Amino acid sequence: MPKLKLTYFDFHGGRAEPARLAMIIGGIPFEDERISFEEHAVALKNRPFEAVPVLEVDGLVISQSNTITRYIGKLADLYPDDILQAALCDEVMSALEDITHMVVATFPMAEDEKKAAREDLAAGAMTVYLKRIEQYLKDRGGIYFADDRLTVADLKVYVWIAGLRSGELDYIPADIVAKTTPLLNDYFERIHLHPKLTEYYAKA
Ligand SMILES: N[C@@H](CCC(=O)N[C@@H](CS)C(=O)NCC(=O)O)C(=O)O
Repeated sequence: MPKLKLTYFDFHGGRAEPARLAMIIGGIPFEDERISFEEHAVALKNRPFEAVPVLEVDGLVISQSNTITRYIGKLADLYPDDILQAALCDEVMSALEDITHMVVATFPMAEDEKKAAREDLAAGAMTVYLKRIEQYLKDRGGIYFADDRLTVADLKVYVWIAGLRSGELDYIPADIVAKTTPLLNDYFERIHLHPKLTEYYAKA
């Protein structure tokens, strides 16, 4: 097993959490480097694309959260071998990266602008993405998104829904998932009961 060090901000969620969870579930040892926003500002010029997360693999730095998550998914046996199932897994992960990018773009906005942008998102793109993701879940048997088993696509959806339900995104209602896509909400609650996730969040 290579020596792994994952660097990201110190909170549950965001772009590194699916990879963290994959390592926890897969029992893969890693250094979980949590940085402050101040440390990020100092170090960012030395990072590929001036962003986190980054994963060091035996000292080699890899960026891009979905790439990192897929790589860890392969190490942890949480990524399909079958190329079509892998495409279904990737499709969900890419879609969530798109909607994440739209939300993150609102962070630096002034309050009025942020309120308008997030209300538009909630009524528009967020609803479209939630419904499509829920439809994929139904189309693929209602339990998992690919390969008829837990994959990193499930972990990415789980982290996304946890963020939406947390109520921490002002102007995006915390009950948007429950109201718009109840099956996806039930799915979240089922994944949340995974014993490794329960154990991890009880400790962390
Ligand atoms: N496409 C990249 C985006 C990475 C990204 O934008 N990360 C944010 C934090 S979630 C960041 O470091 N932004 C630069 C900054 O905050 O200075 C990925 O998926 O990893």
